[in-house]
Amino acid sequence: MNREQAIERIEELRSIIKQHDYQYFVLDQPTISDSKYDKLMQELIELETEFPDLITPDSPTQRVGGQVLEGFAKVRHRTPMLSLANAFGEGDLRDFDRRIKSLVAGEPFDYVAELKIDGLAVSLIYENGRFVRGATRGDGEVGEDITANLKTIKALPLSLPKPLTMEVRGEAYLPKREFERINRQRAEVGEPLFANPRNAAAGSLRQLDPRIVAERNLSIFAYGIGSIEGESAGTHAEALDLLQQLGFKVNPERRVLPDIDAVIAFVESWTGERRAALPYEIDGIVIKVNQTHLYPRLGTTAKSPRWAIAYKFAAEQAETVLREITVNVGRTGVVTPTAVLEPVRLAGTTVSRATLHNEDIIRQLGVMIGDTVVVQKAGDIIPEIVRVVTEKRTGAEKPFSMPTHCPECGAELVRLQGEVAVRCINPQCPAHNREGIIHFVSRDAMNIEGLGEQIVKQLFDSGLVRDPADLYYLTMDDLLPLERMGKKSAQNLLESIAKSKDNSLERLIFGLGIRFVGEKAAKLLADHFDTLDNLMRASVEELLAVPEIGPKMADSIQEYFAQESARQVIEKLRQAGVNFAYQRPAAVAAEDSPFAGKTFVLTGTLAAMDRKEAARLIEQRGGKVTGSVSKNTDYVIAGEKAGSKLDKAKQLGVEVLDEETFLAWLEEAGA
Ligand code: 3BA
Repeated sequence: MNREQAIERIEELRSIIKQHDYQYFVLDQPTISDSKYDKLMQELIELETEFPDLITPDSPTQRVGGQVLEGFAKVRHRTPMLSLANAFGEGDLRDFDRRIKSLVAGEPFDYVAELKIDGLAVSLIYENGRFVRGATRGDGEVGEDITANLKTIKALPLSLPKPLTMEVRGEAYLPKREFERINRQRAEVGEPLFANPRNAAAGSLRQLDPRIVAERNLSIFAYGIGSIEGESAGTHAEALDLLQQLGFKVNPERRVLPDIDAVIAFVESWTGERRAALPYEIDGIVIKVNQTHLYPRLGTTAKSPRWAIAYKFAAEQAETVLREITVNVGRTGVVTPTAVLEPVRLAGTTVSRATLHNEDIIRQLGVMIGDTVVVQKAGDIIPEIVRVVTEKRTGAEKPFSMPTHCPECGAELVRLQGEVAVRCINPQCPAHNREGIIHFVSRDAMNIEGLGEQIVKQLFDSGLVRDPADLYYLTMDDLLPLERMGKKSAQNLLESIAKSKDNSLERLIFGLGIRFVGEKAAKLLADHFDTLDNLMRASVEELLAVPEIGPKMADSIQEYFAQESARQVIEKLRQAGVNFAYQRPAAVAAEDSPFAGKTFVLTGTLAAMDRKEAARLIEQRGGKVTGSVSKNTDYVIAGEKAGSKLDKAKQLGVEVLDEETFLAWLEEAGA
């Protein structure tokens, strides 16, 4: 065969194989025998061996690369991969529906319900119609490049029917059958079993040898478009249809539903038998607003879009004996009782503790020490006690009463009016400080890897670290005497502590543990004030001017920075060289955003949102919002009953946008 003929035959074989992969792995409807398929593949391999320069990265022979990787490179997602807020019952779904209705101001919309596949969220990048990169979700901002492993998934198209540039999001998963097969194999060779298909899928995609991944027979469902050039979908349902047309496997059980009642009926139809009969594991139902133009208006919280929610199926339950109740003092002084249980297997893990939340819950449950109780666990949430099996009482059970004094410092506990929690309000209580440090180093705060609770406790108890700033003064000699601390891990720990000095300001603000200041508020504050010093100097009025910061939070921030002890810690952090500045992420596709670098003034009332929200959305897209119109103003956004600012704009010749145009721009510049 000459080169010309080879080119032609290779094209033909690739297209036939691709079609069969699609039939088998996406549609689940094979149309040729395995042996015929293998023959075609063999022929292609031979031709590519003879003409290696004709090999392309999207050839079906390239699904399994020859090389074992050294590790996975980190990749920053083009737009963050958010997480999903959870709903645990009908009530939560109705709350979700009510909130959406209040935010969309009467505009009609419907919902799309999808099965929530229990796997691993991934991002897939296609450039000019070719699969070029795939990554795990990671922390939502940065994931790991697992391109080679994803290529082994035959349901994943390596090329698209059109030369599109787009990001697809989906869930890689292991079918139940494969999960069971892998665990059987592992049992035979004495390897530890995977607790559930999700862990097995995650473990497989973390393999450095793509040949092993290929043997795992993973599959993938696409459930969203992160971004796309040159095409658009007005609804989520259309986006899913488009993905399907492009050759992705899209779950066929999705439904467009007119209202929340229909959603609830759909959810109920998927519990029990029907769920058990699926060939893959699902852990709930994802509900999304169908009309994508509403997304900018609905916005996001710190971590999840307000236009979607995950309904989680009721938890698995088990019976066990409650041995004792211990009490712990948290970062804010709240004393929480914890049940110590006879260990029991539940939803793939062993449970030996359950939270009892507070005194009222203990009273409501009527639980006594020695009782047989029903525990339940939903997804990755902390196990809890749902009821006492009173029929199993022997009379030997003992009542429990909350301590009147702090178990850590002995101070009298107080129950503040209107709160269910009992607190230790002694500011010198060691528990506050210790738990504050644990919070400071945690993943969502300063994210100091390798510094777990146990190590913090040791450091704290030994007196080496009494506040978060002390961490930055630790030396090798301080660490080596700790339990289970080798030279290597001490070295790593010092490195990750040092690395955290470069974190952007929002992590530090959140890490300080100011009451009511969550992750989202920390980010808004960092973005607004730029430096910690500016934030410390801010007046209540200035704080209230930040969108979404209310009086309760503003007061709490002021109180926090007024404390001498807090100021001392901050000075120590400064001396240690901890970064106090906000590192603004590069504006999302700045060149595409009509807001980037422009100054806006808002006037009048908008129907879709209040002014604070509008300001937030503009700032998110790289724009600036000021209070009064001047020659530096680029645009005035005029709602109903716009007054003097509109006149001023006309006078100065500043361009005026009406609400409709503003909403269209928001949509254009992405969520
Ligand atoms: N839909 C998981 N997130 C999902 C796009 C949003 C979303 C999921 C979903 C945020 C599933 C969180 C990780 C993530 C893309 C962020 C689904 C499933 N939709 N059907 C609304 O089946 N497991 N997971 N993925 N961005």
